[in-house]
Amino acid sequence: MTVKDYLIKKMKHGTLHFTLLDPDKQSAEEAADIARRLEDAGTDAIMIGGSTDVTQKNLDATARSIKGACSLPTIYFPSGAHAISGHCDAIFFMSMVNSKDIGWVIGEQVKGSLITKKLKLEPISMGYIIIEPGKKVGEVGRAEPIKRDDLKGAMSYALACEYLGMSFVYLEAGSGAERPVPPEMIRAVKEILSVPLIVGGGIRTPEAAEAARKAGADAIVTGTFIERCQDGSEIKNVIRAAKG
Ligand code: 1GP
Repeated sequence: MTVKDYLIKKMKHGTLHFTLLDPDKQSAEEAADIARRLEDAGTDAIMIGGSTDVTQKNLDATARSIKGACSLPTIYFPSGAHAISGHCDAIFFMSMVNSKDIGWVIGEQVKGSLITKKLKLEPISMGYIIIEPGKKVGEVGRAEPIKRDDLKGAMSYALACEYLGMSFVYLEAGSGAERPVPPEMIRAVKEILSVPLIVGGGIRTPEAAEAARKAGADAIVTGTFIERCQDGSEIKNVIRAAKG
């Protein structure tokens, strides 16, 4: 079964939790340790990526090490075509649809398509929408972040992604965002969307994870919180709240 089919099948039974690990933030061995612990804690997939400082070397090492340590699907969450690893199971083949820079909308994807094919990576198409504050990824990607109260803006972008044939839509507040994507925005987008909705950025408490799930997120991503949190029971609580 493809990673995409596996995820969609699992989403039919409830919200999933994805762990995001940045290859630049810890050694490959540490990343593998975290992935192993998170698998035990109930996370459903490991996303590998970061906005800056992802190199072919740290990406390959991290992906290989995680793959050897756990049985979860590993999905590359790219920051460009400069590094793409065949050690992941799949790649979010994504377009930052509200970037002002065509390079982030289609340019990097053109550079990376033949490499993805050659590496036999499963591409999972995804519309990536930056919501205020957007943080580093919004800055690097030259996004025009959607305002937190602009529900219509978020709905329009999300539906355009679906109509363009993208398999998933991701509402991204930015890694380390002070406030995550508002639940009312998640709810409004979910109501009009037929493809799965992923939500991330700034989710670090069980309350925030629960609010995103109840608003209709099909998958909730946490990155920073997992990197910083040493307390296994706190991590379990966030995963539990995300999955319900
Ligand atoms: C970033 O949405 C993800 O792309 C995760 O954000 O690091 O704030 O959990 P955090």
